[in-house]
Parts: sequence; structure tokens; C-alpha cells
Amino acid sequence: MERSLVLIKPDAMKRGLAGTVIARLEKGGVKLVGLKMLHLDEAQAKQHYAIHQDKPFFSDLVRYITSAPIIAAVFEGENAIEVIRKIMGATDPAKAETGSIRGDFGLDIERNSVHGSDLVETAREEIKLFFSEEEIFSY
Ligand code: IDP
Ligand code: MG
Repeated sequence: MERSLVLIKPDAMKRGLAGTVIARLEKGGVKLVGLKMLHLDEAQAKQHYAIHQDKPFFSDLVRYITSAPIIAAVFEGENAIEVIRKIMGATDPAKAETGSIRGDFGLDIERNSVHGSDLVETAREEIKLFFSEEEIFSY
């Protein structure tokens, strides 16, 4: 059983797509075990995206992800990380499959509607940034 951190990013929040994103993930067979809405500050955003700190798009990315409230969710399931990345689609919406979240809703490579962890170890670290153990449920 794997867990993955999902973020519903500002572009999706602003367009009223939060429910749609959650519904697509649930329909994809992963189970919602943690959920909250929050507005990231700059320090939290830099920590979440620390791996990209040397990329040219880093400061824009931090500005974007702190530009509006987001939803953070933990989903659980067999191969949850891979299953969710498939439902999300490629990073660049222009290259993402039709029927994927980013393919259908992403605006551009930055404003691509959703985040999902890429590896078991990153998922563990990312979940810890957003959730305490008591905020993740077994049911
Ligand atoms: P991922 O979200 O598919 O794992 P990453 O390469 O980890 O993609 O990038 C993290 C986030 O940074 C992306 O989801 C996107 O919002 C943004 N991003 C990635 N590449 C670019 C780029 O070339 N220009 C602007 N923003 C980018
Ligand atoms: Mg990534």
C-alpha cells in the first residue's frame, strides 16, 4: 500500500475544479485518507519545491503556488504514486493525454492544475510537510 501527496494548485482552485480533481482520483481507485485547504507561505513553498531551487522557473513557481489557497490531500492505494501520476498526465498540459487532469484542465507547464508525488521516499517527505499522522485516517 502506497501513499501520495496531491495538491490541487491555484489555477484549478480558481476555476472551481477541486471537486473534479478529487472525483477523478477517487474514480481511478485511490482512497482519500487526508484532506485540508491552506494558503502556502513562501517558506513552505520553497521547502515543498526545494528539489527545483536551481531551476530557472523556481521563483515563478513559488510565486504561483503561493498566489491562492490550495487543497492538499493524501491518497492511498496499491501503486498509488504511479496510478495518480497516470491520472494527472504529463507535466506539460500540451503533452498530456486527453482524459488526464492536466490534459483536460492544465493551462501551461507551470499552471498544470495538480501535483502528485513521484517516488515513495518523496511522498513520505512531502506528506510530512503538510500532515501530521493524526490527520491521516485508516478506514
Ligand atoms: P511534476 O509536477 O510533473 O512532478 P516537476 O518537474 O517536478 O513536474 O516540476 C514541478 C512543477 O514545476 C510542475 O508541476 C510545474 O508546475 C512547474 N514546472 C515544471 N517545469 C516547468 C517549466 O519548464 N517552466 C515553468 N514551470 C515548470
Ligand atoms: Mg515533481
